[in-house]
Amino acid sequence: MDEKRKIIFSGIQPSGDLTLGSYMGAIRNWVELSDSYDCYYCIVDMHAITVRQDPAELRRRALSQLAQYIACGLDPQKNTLFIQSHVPAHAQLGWILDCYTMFGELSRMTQFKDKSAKNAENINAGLFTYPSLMAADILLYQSDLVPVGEDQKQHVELCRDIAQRFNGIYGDVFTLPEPFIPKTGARIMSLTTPENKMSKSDKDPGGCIYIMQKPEDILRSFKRAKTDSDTENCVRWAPAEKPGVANLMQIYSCATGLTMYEIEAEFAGKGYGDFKLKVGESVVELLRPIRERAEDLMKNKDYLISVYRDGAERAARAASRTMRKVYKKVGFVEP
Ligand code: AQP
Repeated sequence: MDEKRKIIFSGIQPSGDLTLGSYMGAIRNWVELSDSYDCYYCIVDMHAITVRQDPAELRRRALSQLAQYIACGLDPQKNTLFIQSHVPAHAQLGWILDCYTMFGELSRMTQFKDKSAKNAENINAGLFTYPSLMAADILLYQSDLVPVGEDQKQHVELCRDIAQRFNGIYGDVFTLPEPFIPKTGARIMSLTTPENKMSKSDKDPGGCIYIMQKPEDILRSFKRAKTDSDTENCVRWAPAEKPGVANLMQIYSCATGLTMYEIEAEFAGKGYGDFKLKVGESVVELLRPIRERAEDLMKNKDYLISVYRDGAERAARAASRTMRKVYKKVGFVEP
């Protein structure tokens, strides 16, 4: 008998243009997993409005993000690709789970602390309850696995705690998900401030590489990437001592498949100029076909609309099975 395929959910906020970090930490792994799992990959626009967005830009980025998902290799036939705000069950379950999430738990989330420091003028309730909406995203589809970068691990752990609490009261309603973190690329750092994560909404454009960026701009950013003052034997794997170099080595390893040892050997006796140029070129070649395909897809809006409508329909069907159970368990009258 055929065993039921395990389920994956993951999403990215259209809070900025997708970066090399989004690709190496998330999308690249989604593509690998899509052969063996039943995958739901979402554009989480409801999460994005926890920080103030320009409406026209948000709309543009959501559509462009869908084109980039497909261009990165996510086949819309094999995967359910959709936009979060098109499936109202996310908001419905999000509210219900708010009532099963503790104030103290949310207060401990490092992303909340980081983002409220960055957006001191707009520390809204949505920013605070972000993890219970994310728990709803995951639990709606009875997901087994959530591929995320390291920074999101704490949220997936909280999601498990919420699910366990709910199941403890009502019986087995939700599957307990596991975070799935890639071995390389789990945390790509800013090129200018390597102690910070490369983030879509970073105000310093030189620190980020974007999937849709032109080759000459990518090369320029790598040329200016922060390293250190070592002159001899400078390309070596020492993350604590040489964070900028370690980040570039990570990126090069992800782009070429080489190990750190092989990278050290390749650049033995060479300076940072050669190294940064080679890393930049490897990224240009990695991203070139993706950018070209995404540019083509963006010319065909009707196709993109058909993909997200079909995705939303499939997602809503799966979500409604979970919602029926949840309504019954918490005591809502059947609609
Ligand atoms: N620099 C990164 N390295 C590795 N993985 C990363 N991810 C994001 N940046 C890196 C992973 O991509 C997924 C989507 O993240 P998200 O958009 O939902 O939220 P985020 O982690 O807050 O991403 P950003 O780019 O930092 O967005 P903003 O600037 O809006 O806060 C997640 O799996 C994340 O781990």
